[in-house]
Amino acid sequence: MTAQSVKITPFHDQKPGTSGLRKKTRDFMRPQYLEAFIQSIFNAIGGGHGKAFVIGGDGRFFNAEAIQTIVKIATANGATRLIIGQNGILSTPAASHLIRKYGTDGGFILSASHNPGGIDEDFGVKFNAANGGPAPEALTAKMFNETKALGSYEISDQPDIDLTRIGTTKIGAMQVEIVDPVSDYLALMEELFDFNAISALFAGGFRMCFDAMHAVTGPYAHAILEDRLGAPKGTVVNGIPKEDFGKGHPDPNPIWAKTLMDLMMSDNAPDLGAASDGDGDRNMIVGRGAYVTPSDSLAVLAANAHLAPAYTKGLAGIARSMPTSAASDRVAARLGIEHFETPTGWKFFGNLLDAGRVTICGEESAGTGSDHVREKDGLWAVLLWLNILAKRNLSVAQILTDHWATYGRDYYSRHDFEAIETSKADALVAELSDKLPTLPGQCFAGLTVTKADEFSYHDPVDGSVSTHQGLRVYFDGGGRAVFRLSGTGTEGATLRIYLEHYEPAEGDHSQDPQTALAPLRDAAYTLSRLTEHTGRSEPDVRT
Ligand code: G16
Repeated sequence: MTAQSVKITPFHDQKPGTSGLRKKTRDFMRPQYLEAFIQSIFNAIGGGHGKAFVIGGDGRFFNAEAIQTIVKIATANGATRLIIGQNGILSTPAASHLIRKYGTDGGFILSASHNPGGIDEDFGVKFNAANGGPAPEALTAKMFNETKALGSYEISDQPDIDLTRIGTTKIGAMQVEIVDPVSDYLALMEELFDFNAISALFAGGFRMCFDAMHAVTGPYAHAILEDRLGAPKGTVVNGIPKEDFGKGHPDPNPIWAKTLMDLMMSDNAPDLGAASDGDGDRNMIVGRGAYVTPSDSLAVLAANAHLAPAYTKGLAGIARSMPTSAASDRVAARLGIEHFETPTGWKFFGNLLDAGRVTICGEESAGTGSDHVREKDGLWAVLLWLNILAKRNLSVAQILTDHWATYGRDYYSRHDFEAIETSKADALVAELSDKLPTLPGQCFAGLTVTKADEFSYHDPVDGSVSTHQGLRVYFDGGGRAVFRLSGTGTEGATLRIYLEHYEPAEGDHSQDPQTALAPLRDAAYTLSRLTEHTGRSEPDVRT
């Protein structure tokens, strides 16, 4: 086995987005493209000499090939230990846990998350740091600089490793451990939750449908929900990971998990419906006839977390991304704990979690998690819901109604306009950004703007500042519209418009969210000149 240095012309399009580098799979399959990005990561972290890494992915097309390449580059860069999920499989939260549990120097996670998989779909690479969390902005900026100046990469000529067999082997001086992707994660969940109470719930006839969307959480959900907690076989559907996710879009929201939504709105609905995404960090929760928005789910989980063993002592604080509704702020206020508003991207929660300032975090994009790992965690959210349902003996709908009666309801919806020509989306954002100072006092579709600004984040732990994190427009009557461009798409630009309207505890909580938000939608579309810029007037996705 020898290592060689391969000369390379740098690529100039390897800028990590909201969550790692995401591209079309064929881009990653181009000669030297993956190699260049991986070498740039090694350069950005000061080399691989003597270091240990976790490697795994969501099983999408090109997962196994990418892992073999990373192993060869890691060998040539002097890594001494690799921990790899069997068959290349690790959910993102499970990878985060392994990094923390085994004290590695970081991990490579192969996933484009909720984006479809396949040779003509998407692929991605994320690097998580030694705390188990996504590389912070300073590190991703360093990686990008490395990609632009890269002259060569190091690679070993060893044969491919056998990803199927659990056990430890050696490649030269490097130890390679192939591990069961589920067992360490299951043990962690057993520490956090009251598994006896959840088992008793299932034994008492509680019915659930968990849609793994042909993605990575299938093996985890089968092992935890059915084998360990005793949910009947068949509780987990679409539970075998497929490299093209069954040609579906593994994004757990009412549009892409429509079959589950239809079931939950039917007469035959089970007590709980849940789904997770490509790499297992997102979740959707839906009760019988009651969809729970991710923002509400965060608030309900925070308000009831004390019912689970891990959180009986209470929460240090709660953090949410800026576009997420203020529902969790109200819970924090009542609990008398800190709450934080961060930019979109789980990486921004890392410092707050590491500093012990927050225990629970969440985002409108179907992500919730806690300080048990440094990623959002789909199955964790499902298990915390189950733990709460087991303890409160109420239905999901009753828990929601009760929550709103206590805190009021934040009607919420995100409208996505996908694959817009990038120049048109940029023009909309630039124009809106320029006119922000002139908006207060102006009326659009009957609503008057009270305040408008661009969100910047000052990290209270390390003092770093992140600018250009979304445009916010507040209206008379308490409504808010946020505009930002997605950092995870791979085709053109995706414009996200986030709408939120607060109805106090004594108000009407029974409206359909799209109806309740219609005036705000009209004002947001009008003031941004959405149709003039993009030709669109109907979103592709409403969450
Ligand atoms: C990623 C990030 C999340 C973010 C989401 C959407 O999730 O980890 O923090 O909220 O993308 O980001 P954007 O609005 O920029 O598309 P995931 O599940 O894709 O890794």
